[in-house]
Amino acid sequence: MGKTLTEKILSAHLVEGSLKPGSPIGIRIDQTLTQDATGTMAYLQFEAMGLDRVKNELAVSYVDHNTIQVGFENADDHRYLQSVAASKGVIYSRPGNGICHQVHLERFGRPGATLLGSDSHTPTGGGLGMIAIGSGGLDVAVAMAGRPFHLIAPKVVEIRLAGKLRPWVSAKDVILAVLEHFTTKGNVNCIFEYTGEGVASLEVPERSTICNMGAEAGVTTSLFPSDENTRRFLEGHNRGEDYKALAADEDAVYDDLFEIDLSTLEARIALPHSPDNIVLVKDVAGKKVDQVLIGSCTNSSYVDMKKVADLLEGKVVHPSLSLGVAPGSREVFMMLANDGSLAKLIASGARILESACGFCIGNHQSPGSDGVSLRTNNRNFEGRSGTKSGQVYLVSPEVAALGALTGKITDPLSQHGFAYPTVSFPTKFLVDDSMLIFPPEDGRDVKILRGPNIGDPPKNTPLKETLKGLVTIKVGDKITTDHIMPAGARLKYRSNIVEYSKYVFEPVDPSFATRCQENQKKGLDNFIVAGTSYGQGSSREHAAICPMYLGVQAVVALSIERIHQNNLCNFGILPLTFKDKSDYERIGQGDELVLQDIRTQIGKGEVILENKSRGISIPLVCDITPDQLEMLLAGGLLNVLKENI
Ligand code: MIC
Ligand code: SF4
Repeated sequence: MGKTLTEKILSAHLVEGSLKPGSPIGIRIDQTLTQDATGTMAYLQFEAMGLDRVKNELAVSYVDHNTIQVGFENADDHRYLQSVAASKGVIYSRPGNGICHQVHLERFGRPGATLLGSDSHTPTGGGLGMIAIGSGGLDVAVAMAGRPFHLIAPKVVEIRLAGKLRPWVSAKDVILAVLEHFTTKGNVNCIFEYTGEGVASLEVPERSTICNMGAEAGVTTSLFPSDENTRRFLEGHNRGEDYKALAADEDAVYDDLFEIDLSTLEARIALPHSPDNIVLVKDVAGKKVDQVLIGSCTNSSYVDMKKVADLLEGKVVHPSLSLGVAPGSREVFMMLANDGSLAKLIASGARILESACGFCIGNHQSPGSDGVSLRTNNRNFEGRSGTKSGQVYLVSPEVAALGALTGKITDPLSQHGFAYPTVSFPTKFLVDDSMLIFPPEDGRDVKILRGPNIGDPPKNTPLKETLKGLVTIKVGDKITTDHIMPAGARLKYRSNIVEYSKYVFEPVDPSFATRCQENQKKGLDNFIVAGTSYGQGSSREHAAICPMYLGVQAVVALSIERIHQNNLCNFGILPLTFKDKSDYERIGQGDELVLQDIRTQIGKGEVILENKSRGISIPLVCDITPDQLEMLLAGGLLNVLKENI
């Protein structure tokens, strides 16, 4: 029986377990990446492990998320990251060099390799035919220590592409069609593998756009074969030696199949407030737009940006709105500057933004009250833009640029009077590594610089025999990590858990942290009760560390997303799910809960929860791997590692 590409790469990296979907495995990680917002904690944890040097093949630390620098905190973080990188043998990508996923694609990703990144959009690397997975910072720290990454052997879903995209329809529409079909729920422990003759019509950055937003479906990762287009992309970046042809066998067997005919695909749009809330652009055409933002790790390649510049050439953005453009990397920025595109953008009135995450993480460019914001990024969760009433719509760069000109959502396939900007794919890119700082051979003498906002990672204690406390919050479905641990204005506290913890659940219930602390004082444990897909979205482990710091011992949910479940276990919080879905209704905020003899119960996979307030018992499932059991008993992964390193 033939093999999928996923099986080929995973089996070449398998160090523990067998590749049977659903069973726990450990894989060797070749490359790691961190970004500043998750990176400080990852390196603090790496330091806590007591190792002098990273042990994996390549480790890169990017500064791209928090570059706003209001106050001293961000700059201190950058200084810490630069010094710890030099000390531990990590390449440092300076602020200004670009968004981690775009830069990693240009400079380091390679077909057939494994990459673990402390950012949920690490799967962007799948566009190069590699297995690139997002995780919490602690998992990345462990991979940098040369240890395997543990995951559940995934089911492999074939997404077969036929035909070729028409002008005005682009890679973003492909992934929006995938999200429309698969939604953001129920795809945990799957990999999307793209096949079919349509693949050859997509260049590496287009493939990466598609892999990038697989993260929104909650899959472990997505990947494309490595072919002549991959060779061209790598050779164009002076990295021809990294090329290797890779594809699934002809007779590979997949767990599921979804087919897309690229040639008939129509332009799509994700409506507020979820990336799977998808309709055709023509269905909402005419809606007035207040803001357009083009960039982010999803759509900020040279071709994306040049198309926008060409479309705007000689025109001025509509007076009713503001247009911001953020090229994904310094390479893209310089190419746009050199070929005159930047001048076209400036002349059109576009506001040229830094090559960083910026607006995508709500760091700036928040829309006005009830403002309609048309964006090319990947997430439109409520409030993520920094404006709770903001209405964020996700589209392709083509649709965004048309909106910037017309002042309203415009179907690119309708008669709008603008000529399609055909841009040919470059054979040579402007390669310049001067914003990368390579570490010295021996970093022992490098002084690690820590500002006053940088605290030690908090410690946890082993799991108690009995957990007894209150439902401190009960939330509904699709609670994202942006709800649990807001970014934007609060991002500067990423290295300061004591301060950041004050904002847990701020967008949902700002008094949550205070209630937790009151319960802690009374010796009561805190419980979170949630609906489906709890913890979807980002990889930020702060959504587990800060609740841990506030004495949260367990999350009881209808379902929990993969990265968040790992993060909960890494920090000793029990991830429990309802055996019978209707029991979600039999538990309310403020109810008193008890988990007796929990150390023994979790090992059995099923747990009985006593709801004392209602005098009932509720069966829960504790679906964890043997490694996760060990972590939960020890009070988190750091405690396990301390015993073993
Ligand atoms: C995001 O897109 O939500 C982020 C910000 O990139 C996060 C990482 C973080 O919270 O620092 C992610 O996707 O993992
Ligand atoms: Fe940055 Fe946005 Fe991409 Fe996250 S999704 S890595 S915030 S650009």
